[in-house]
Amino acid sequence: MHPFDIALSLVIAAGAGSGLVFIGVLIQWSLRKARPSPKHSVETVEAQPQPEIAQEAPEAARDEAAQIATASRFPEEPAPVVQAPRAPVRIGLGLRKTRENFLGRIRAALTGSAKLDEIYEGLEEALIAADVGVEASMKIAAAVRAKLGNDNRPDAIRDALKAEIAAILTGADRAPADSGDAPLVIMMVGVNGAGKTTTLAKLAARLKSERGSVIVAAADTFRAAAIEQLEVWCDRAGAEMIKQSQGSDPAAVAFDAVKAAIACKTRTVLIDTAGRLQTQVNLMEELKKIARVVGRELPGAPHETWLVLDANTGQNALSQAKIFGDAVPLTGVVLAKLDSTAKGGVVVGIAERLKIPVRFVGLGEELEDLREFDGREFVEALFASDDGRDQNASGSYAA
Ligand SMILES: Nc1nc2c(ncn2[C@@H]2O[C@H](COP(=O)(O)OP(=O)(O)OP(=O)(O)O)[C@@H](O)[C@H]2O)c(=O)[nH]1
Ligand SMILES: [Mg+2]
Repeated sequence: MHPFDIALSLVIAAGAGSGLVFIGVLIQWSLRKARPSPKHSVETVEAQPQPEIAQEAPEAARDEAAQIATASRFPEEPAPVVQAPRAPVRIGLGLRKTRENFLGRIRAALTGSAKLDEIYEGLEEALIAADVGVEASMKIAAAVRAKLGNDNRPDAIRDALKAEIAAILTGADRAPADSGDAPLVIMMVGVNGAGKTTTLAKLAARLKSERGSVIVAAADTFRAAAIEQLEVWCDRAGAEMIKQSQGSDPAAVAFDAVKAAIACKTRTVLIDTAGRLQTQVNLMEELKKIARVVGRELPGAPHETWLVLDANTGQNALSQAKIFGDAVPLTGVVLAKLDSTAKGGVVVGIAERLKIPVRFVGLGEELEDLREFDGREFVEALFASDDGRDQNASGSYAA
C-alpha cells in the first residue's frame, strides 16, 4: 500500500472514532438532561404550593391540608373563635345549690317520721336553712298544717307546701309601671357590690331588644373606675351612656340622661347609682335627690326603683330593703347571684315580709344571665327532680 493511502486510512479511522465518541457523549448528555437529578426532584415536590395539592384531594383532606398550611404559616395565631350568643340561663340551673340543700332537708322531714310534730318541725328547719326567714318559715309550715290537718302523707304535704310558697310569691306580683310615650326611667339602688351595675347592663341588653333604645346614666360618680366599668358594659349591651367626671353630682348626670332621652324619644333610661351602706346618711340623701331631680324633669320618674340584693346576703336583705325603702319608694327587687347561693329561699322571705315584687333574678356574670322572675316557675324549679313528676311537668326548668 502506498504510504499516502495508509496515512489517509488512519485519518479517516481516527475521524470516525472521535465521531463515535462524540455521538456517545452527546447521547449520555441528553439522557442526563431528560432524567432530573434526585436532589432537584425533592425540591420541586417541597415547593409545590399547598392549594394545588388540596385541589386534587377530597374535601375533608383539602380542609385538613388548608388547616395545616395555615397553622404552619401562622403558628402563633390561634384560629378566630366566633361565639354564638348563649341562650338565657335556666332558672333550674341557677337554683341548683338552693334546691339540693332545700330538697334534701324536705325529703328527710317528710320521710324521717310519721309524727306530725316532727314532720312540721323538719319542714320549718328546711325553710329556715334555705333562708326563707324564721317568721315566714313558721307561718308557711303552720298554713300547710292548718290546710291538711292530720294527713301525714308525704306527697300531700309536699304539694301543699309548694302551693303555699307559690301563693306567697305570686301574692307580691304587681304589673310594672307604664310610662306611656315618655321614657321609662328605672333607678337601681343597693349596697356596695350587690350587683347593681352588672344587673343594669343585663337589663340594658334585654330592654333594648324588647322595647328599643336605652340610655344609661352613669350616676355612680363616687367609686373610682365605676364609670369605666359601666362604659364597657354599655358597649357590650349596645346602650348609649351619659356621664360626667368622677366626683360630679349624680343627680345632674341622671337629669342629663332623662333630658336626652326625652329629646331623642329614647324608650328606657337606666340609672346606675353608687353602692352605699344603709348607715351612710349623706349617700342615702343623695338617692333622694336623684329621684327628686329626675321627677322634676319628667313627672312620675323614676317610674321604677329597684333594690338589687345579693342573694348571699340572706336575712340582711330584709333590713336593707327597709332602710332603702325609707329613702326612696321601692317598686321591685332584683335578686342577683342566685346562682352562687344555697339560700335562694330568701326570695320567699322578701315576698312574704316586704310585699315587694321580685322583678328579676341574676343567674351569672354574663349579659344573658338575667331572668324575669316568675313565682310559679321558681317553685317548680325549687321542687324539680324531687321525683320524676316535676321534671316532666316543668321540663325546661330541670337542671
Ligand atoms: N355569680 C354571679 N355574680 C354576679 C351576678 N351579678 C353580679 N355578679 C358579680 O358581683 C360582683 C359585683 O357586681 P357589680 O355589678 O359591680 O356590683 P355593684 O352593686 O354595681 O357594686 P358597686 O358599684 O361597687 O356598689 C361582680 O364581680 C359581678 O360579676 C350574678 O347574678 N351572679
Ligand atoms: Mg356599680
